[in-house]
Amino acid sequence: MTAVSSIPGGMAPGGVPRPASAWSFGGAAPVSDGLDRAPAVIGGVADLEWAAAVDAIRALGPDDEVQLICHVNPDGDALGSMLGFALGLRRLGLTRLRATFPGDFDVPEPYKGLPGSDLLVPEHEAYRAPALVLIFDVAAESRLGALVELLPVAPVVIVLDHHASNTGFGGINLVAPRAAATSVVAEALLTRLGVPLDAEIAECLYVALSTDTGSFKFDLTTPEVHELAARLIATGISPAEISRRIFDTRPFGAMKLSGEVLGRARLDAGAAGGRGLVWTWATQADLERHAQKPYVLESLIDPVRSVAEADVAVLVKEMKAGEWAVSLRSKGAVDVSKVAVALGGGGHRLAAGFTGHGSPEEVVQQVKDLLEGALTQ
Ligand SMILES: [Mn+2]
Repeated sequence: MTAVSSIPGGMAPGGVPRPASAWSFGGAAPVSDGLDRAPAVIGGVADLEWAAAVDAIRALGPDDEVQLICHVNPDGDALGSMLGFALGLRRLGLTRLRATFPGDFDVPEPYKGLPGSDLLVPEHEAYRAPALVLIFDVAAESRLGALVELLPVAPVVIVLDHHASNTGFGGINLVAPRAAATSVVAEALLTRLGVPLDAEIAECLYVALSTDTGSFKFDLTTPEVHELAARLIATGISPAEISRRIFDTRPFGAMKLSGEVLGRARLDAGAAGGRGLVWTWATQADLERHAQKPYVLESLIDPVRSVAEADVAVLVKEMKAGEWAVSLRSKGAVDVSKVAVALGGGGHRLAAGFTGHGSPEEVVQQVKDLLEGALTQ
């Protein structure tokens, strides 16, 4: 068994803080999970970057302020990897932890009960001058909103991410483009920090892993992904209960809304060089009519991309008048991240997004034009 409990420092018995000079690591001594976890080998991250991240976190005192941030309109991977890692830091004895994301402080319903949610604060309550900023699932500074102002202020900024389009905007960049989720990177760093998995951390990381892999269906669902899932499930969490809550529960209004949005889908079998494109759109008025919040639209790309006659699926969601969040998916024939990057967004080869302007038809025409260009070059 790993001698995790021998890590020195932290709180003395009775909760009396040890002198700062003696504090090196570890709160109440973590209990080993019984798994001798060797740090996962994750492509794309240099040993020096891992070492720099571990050193930066170990150098913190228990009272140092740590600000965790994930991307605007957070999804399961953003929130799950951020909160799971935050709980790991708490296990290490760090007491000043806040987690946030830019924009409205509106956590999607399926993620509201995640362990560590007590650490979530609205962006205006973020620490002003934290000793460390940790950023999760963010490919570019543009996804940080006003929180980008913390970057020059913090002495250390560590980015954990898996987007191939990541711009390397952190001081320390743990960016693994072949990782299925940011939670894979988060777990690897927790392992290097000697933090054992427990059920709370595992629930967060499992939600992150299962959402970003589409319930272990997508391209990057490797043996390592299933091995990580096994380690998480071994803590006692219930995949069935979590999946029911995250994937298989929605309000009646959301179901009616999805019926309308799917009912207006259009298929252009000749688009993308004959590979086909299917698309649909949802407006703010649609949401209001069914009293739903924008997050209910996130999963609607899945039925759209199931269409057999199209390699490319596009979901155009109105954010505000004339501004659209555009989700792109490919079955494999087309690299949609190139289209997204060309239009100011980012993402992965088979799943990407950008912010569009104009009418839905105009936004989709831009996508079609770029696809033709890419395919005829
Ligand atoms: Mn992700």
